[in-house]
Amino acid sequence: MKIHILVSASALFALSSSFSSFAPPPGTTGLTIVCPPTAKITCGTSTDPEDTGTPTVSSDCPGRITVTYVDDILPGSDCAAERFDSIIQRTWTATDLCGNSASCTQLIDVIRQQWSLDIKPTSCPNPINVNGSPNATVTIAILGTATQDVTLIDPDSVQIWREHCTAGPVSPESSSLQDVAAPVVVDAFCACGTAGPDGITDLRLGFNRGDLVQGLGLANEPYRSFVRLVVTGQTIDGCSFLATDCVRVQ
Ligand SMILES: [Ca+2]
Repeated sequence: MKIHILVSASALFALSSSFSSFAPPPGTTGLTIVCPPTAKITCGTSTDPEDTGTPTVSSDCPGRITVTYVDDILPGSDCAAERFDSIIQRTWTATDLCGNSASCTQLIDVIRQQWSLDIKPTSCPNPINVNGSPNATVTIAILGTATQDVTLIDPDSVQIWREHCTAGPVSPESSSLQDVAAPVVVDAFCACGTAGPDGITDLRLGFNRGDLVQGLGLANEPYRSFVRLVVTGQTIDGCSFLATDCVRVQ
């Protein structure tokens, strides 16, 4: 927990005292503070009040109002495969020169980073043979982009789940940095592509097919049905992320 001292605002004594000719002497009616609305940010982006909002304060006490805030981090979803990561509970406190103090609480929802995933790079529609040799390797790549550098991912943190954590996790057996594919830009359900290397390094992960089929319950799915999978992990600067793509069970 850290206390931040943010702003000093001048109290609008002249304005508040003009409301009524029977206004009490300055400094006796207290101080008001109205918090900014709930903000929503992606992990790793600015939590600065300039970006997430500042409270509105007023007092009938002349002089400066000091505004500070304290952050508490509350957990979000227990499931790593959900986007909801955590909540910053920001308690704002205003204090005027007459000794009045007032507080309010703002919430800042933090969502996990979204990265690009390609199950079976250059293959489409990502078939998984649930009756094949369990010792085959299924390649799954987290794709780098102009703004997302896969060397910032901690490879040991990477796992794969069914959506909403209904099955999994399964961990990869290997990982390496290699340019294997380009992200698919189409934003449709289970969209996939066959585009190869694009000059941007990817994180290539090798999963044991038997582990995937058993650990994610894929053999229970209808023949040729599509199942969306979610890869989760941590960046080296402490943010969690997720990335999704689909397999076709056959
Ligand atoms: Ca690439």
